[in-house]
Amino acid sequence: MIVFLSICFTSAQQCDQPEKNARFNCHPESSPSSEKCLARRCCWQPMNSTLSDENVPSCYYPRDFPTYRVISSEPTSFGQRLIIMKPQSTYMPNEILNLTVDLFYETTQRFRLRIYDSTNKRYEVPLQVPVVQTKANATDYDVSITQMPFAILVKRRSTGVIIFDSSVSPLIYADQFIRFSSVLSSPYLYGLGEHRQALLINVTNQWKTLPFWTRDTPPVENNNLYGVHPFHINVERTNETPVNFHGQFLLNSNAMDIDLQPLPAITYLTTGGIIDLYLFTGPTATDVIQQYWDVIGKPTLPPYWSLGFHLCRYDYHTIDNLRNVIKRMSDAQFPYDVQWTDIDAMSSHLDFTYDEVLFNGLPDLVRSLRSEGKHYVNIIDPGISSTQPAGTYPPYDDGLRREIFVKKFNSSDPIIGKVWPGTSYEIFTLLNAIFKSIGWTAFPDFTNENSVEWWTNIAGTFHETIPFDGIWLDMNEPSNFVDGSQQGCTNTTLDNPPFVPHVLGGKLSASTVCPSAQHALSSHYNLHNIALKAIRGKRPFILSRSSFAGSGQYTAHWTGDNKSTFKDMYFSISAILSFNMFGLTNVGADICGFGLDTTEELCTRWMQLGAFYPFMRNHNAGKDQDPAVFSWTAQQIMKQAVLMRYSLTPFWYTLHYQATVSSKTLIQPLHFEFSDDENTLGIDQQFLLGRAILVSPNLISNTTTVNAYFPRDIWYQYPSGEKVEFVGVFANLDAPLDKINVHIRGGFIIPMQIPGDNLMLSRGNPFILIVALSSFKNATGNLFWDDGDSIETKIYNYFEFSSVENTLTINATVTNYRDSPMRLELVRIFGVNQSVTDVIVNGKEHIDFFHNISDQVLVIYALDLAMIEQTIQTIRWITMK
Ligand SMILES: *[C@@H]1O[C@H](CO)[C@@H](O)[C@H](O)[C@H]1NC(C)=O
Ligand SMILES: *[C@@H]1O[C@H](CO)[C@@H](O)[C@H](O)[C@H]1NC(C)=O
Ligand SMILES: *[C@@H]1O[C@H](CO)[C@@H](O)[C@H](O)[C@H]1NC(C)=O
Ligand SMILES: *[C@@H]1O[C@H](CO)[C@@H](O)[C@H](O)[C@H]1NC(C)=O
Ligand SMILES: *[C@@H]1O[C@H](CO)[C@@H](O)[C@H](O)[C@H]1NC(C)=O
Ligand SMILES: *[C@@H]1O[C@H](CO)[C@@H](O)[C@H](O)[C@H]1NC(C)=O
Ligand SMILES: *[C@@H]1O[C@H](CO)[C@@H](O)[C@H](O)[C@H]1NC(C)=O
Ligand SMILES: *[C@@H]1O[C@H](CO)[C@@H](O)[C@H](O)[C@H]1NC(C)=O
Ligand SMILES: *[C@@H]1O[C@H](CO)[C@@H](O)[C@H](O)[C@H]1NC(C)=O
Ligand SMILES: CC(=O)N[C@H]1CO[C@H](CO)[C@@H](O)[C@@H]1O
Repeated sequence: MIVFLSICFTSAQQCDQPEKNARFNCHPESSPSSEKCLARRCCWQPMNSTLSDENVPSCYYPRDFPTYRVISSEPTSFGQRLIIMKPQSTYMPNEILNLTVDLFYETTQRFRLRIYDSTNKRYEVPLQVPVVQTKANATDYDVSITQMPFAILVKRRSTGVIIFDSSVSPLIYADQFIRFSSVLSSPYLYGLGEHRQALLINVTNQWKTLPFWTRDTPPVENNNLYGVHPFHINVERTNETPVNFHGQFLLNSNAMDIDLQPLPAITYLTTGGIIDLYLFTGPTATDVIQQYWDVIGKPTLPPYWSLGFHLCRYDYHTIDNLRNVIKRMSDAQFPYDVQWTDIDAMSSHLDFTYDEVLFNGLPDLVRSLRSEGKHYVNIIDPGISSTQPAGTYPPYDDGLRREIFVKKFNSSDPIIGKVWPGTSYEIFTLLNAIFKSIGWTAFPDFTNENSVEWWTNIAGTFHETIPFDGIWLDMNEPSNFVDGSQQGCTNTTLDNPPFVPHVLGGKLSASTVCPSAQHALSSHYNLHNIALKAIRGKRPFILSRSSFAGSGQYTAHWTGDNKSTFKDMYFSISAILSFNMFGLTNVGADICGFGLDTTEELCTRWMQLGAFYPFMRNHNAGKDQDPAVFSWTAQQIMKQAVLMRYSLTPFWYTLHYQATVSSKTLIQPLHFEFSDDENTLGIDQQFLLGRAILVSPNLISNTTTVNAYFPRDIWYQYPSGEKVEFVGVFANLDAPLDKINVHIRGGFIIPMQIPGDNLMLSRGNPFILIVALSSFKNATGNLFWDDGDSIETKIYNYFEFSSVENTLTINATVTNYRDSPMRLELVRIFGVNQSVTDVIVNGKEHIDFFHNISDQVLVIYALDLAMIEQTIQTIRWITMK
């Protein structure tokens, strides 16, 4: 039997690996065989076929596979520097035998490990990360080194839990292939995007390969998708509480796979760059995220108007249709803020144009929207048409002159691919054959500094024609309708690397440009995953499909071309939760679904859920799905959801501010707030806004209840204020079509505002506070408010609210922004369980209040308090003893 032969070939002892979960795959490429495996001097031992073993590698590293050993070690100002070396190459071409290992003890909670070629400089990601040259004098982690074979072990000092241990498999470091592994502290992870997956990655009995290579493809499980975020949070489960978390980020932009196995362990397999690995010791999940964002940058503060409801559709087709949509939305008195157009409004899909025939009058329409306080966003694809007559299309002519296009390998000519430009909608849909012969495009190279001026010029010129308020960057993976280029790719090792991660299409050029194409900074091979380099401007609104670690500093994100199904709606929750961890906090999915036709039920449910996405846009291709096309009843339900969102925008805006200044996610999983409660580990059908608002959408068709979990705490139903009786259990909540379950957590004060038809019109409306008392009968909250549009956020107002012992204190700590009449009209206090006899506002009796003792809700109305006139204001309620 082959199995026996192979065991004999290598020595039985080296291959002796009783624990199948400890096998590290030595042949991650497809179709391993005994010959190929043994040629690598690895162990070949297929498992007897049972379903549970189907992913256990047959080819795995023997324990004494040749690897590096430490040659020298010296302390440095930042920590420690090792020289490691390996006497002989193994199976990869161009292995690098001499490596330098730098151990940076950057902060108390942040450790950085860099392993690089001792002799030759290699490509590194051009992300600006903190430069730390002095070692932190106290750390939450202990690092130890094994000399031979070289390995690194990192433990949490307080518990001894292992958070990194590379000794489990050999390090291989070749020019186009770097692999290393570490054990995980538990089989429970969050992160590793962009992938369509449940929120919790549970590798108990699971072998998993996740490819990373930005790709334009509808979101399908296990595929590489639009963005690349090699960051995860690992739960450290011990029998003790509190539960700790740590994080890990591989700063590497090359095509890679990340393998997970039930040992539990993680393996990185990347096709280039260097090992630049960060460990963050938390100890809470929130801490880990803050420590991660300290490295990659914090999210940008979006303009206030962009918190509203956005409406878009692929193929409005004519301006009359677009006008009809705007009119029926207005006739339905449906609140919304932003109208978008897709590529069909361009002339022949050319960037920075509009179709002056089919969309004749678009500039005036945009001006009229803006005069009503609405905003307009248009789309830009990165592909710039290269086939327009010379002198007729400045973006190409000017780009060519400035030499800002991505070039062919070993050439000064632009690489030419094919995207939308140059085709008209009719040709695309009706004459696909003709379409295939046109559409050639060049790709601007945003690593070329000249491209900034080029972009600013053409965008500025177009802005004079149509005063757009935001830019939608689609197709920037970059997407290409031909693999590689017009002429295919080269046969260099960049286009044919020795290891290809498990990317969709099986090759790196699939649906994008050739990896060998040249950018100013480096090859596309290295830069593909960061092809997007966004543009800064005046508090910009940019929506980008592609993303890399750090993109949240510039852009919002949506989850791509999903379908109109309940399953897609469910997956949108883990996606927005994960992108919050990745620092792209302003994120949403195409509400009601992008592809396929939606149904009234699905769209109603999705509008309710979408009202709690940070970024709320209804967008699709196919049948109209703007709220106004549905039945009157459905419209009312959707409107109620949007009004709920609009009334909460002061809270949302404050969350955005806190993301920007103090690295807080806008939305988060329950487990991050209730980590000692094991029941919350995998919950991804409910989520929290900030720390205070729990959303439990109904995600199942034709049902009128939702099975929801309430962690042990005080929860009040919103808007009624009724207290939840059952906590620490899953319970069925009433969830008919007209209801989305929203609960407010005791201990929090939520600033709200009376909504209007759009956020510009409602800016001067009165404010409302909801005070949700904790079990200690106290609560806190805050509010950030500025003009919503300036780049600098120096002129603003800031309030701290607190409620203790029956007194709500409003503390106006910053009051620089005076252009807005901020008036507090109404306060609703949840959890007032003693009869209220009097209410005293700023020392004076206030008679306008109502207390419902059975609901335990105290409503104080007709307040009319000028919020910035006095620093401290108080509202006190006297209860019967
Ligand atoms: C497969 O089954 C044979 C016979 O039952 C056994 O001897 C062998 O050890 C098994 N192999 C593995 C990898 O479990
Ligand atoms: C690697 O290091 C060894 C010992 O320091 C040295 O002799 C050798 O020349 C180096 N090899 C390369 C390729 O730099
Ligand atoms: C670390 O060093 C700094 C500067 O010398 C000092 O101010 C600080 O107290 C030290 N911290 C600890 C925990 O020793
Ligand atoms: C993780 O997966 C295992 C095996 O499938 C399962 O028994 C366990 O319940 C899962 N854990 C969670 C928190 O979902
Ligand atoms: C690059 O182009 C030059 C000039 O055409 C040619 O001599 C050279 O062989 C090319 N190099 C590669 C690696 O193709
Ligand atoms: C690339 O193709 C050319 C022509 O087919 C051939 O001569 C050359 O050897 C190939 N180079 C590589 C690296 O495979
Ligand atoms: C929901 O009910 C409607 C009407 O009875 C039916 O047409 C539809 O197929 C049901 N949907 C699902 C997912 O069961
Ligand atoms: C409420 O009071 C308790 C007990 O004093 C305290 O631990 C908690 O931090 C307070 N909560 C708020 C929101 O002020
Ligand atoms: C108001 O806030 C300021 C700044 O945070 C603080 O110093 C002050 O003590 C607060 N006053 C009250 C009454 O809470
Ligand atoms: C229209 C569209 O993009 N549909 C895609 C949605 O995702 C599925 C896989 O889940 C694809 O098969 C569809 O093509």
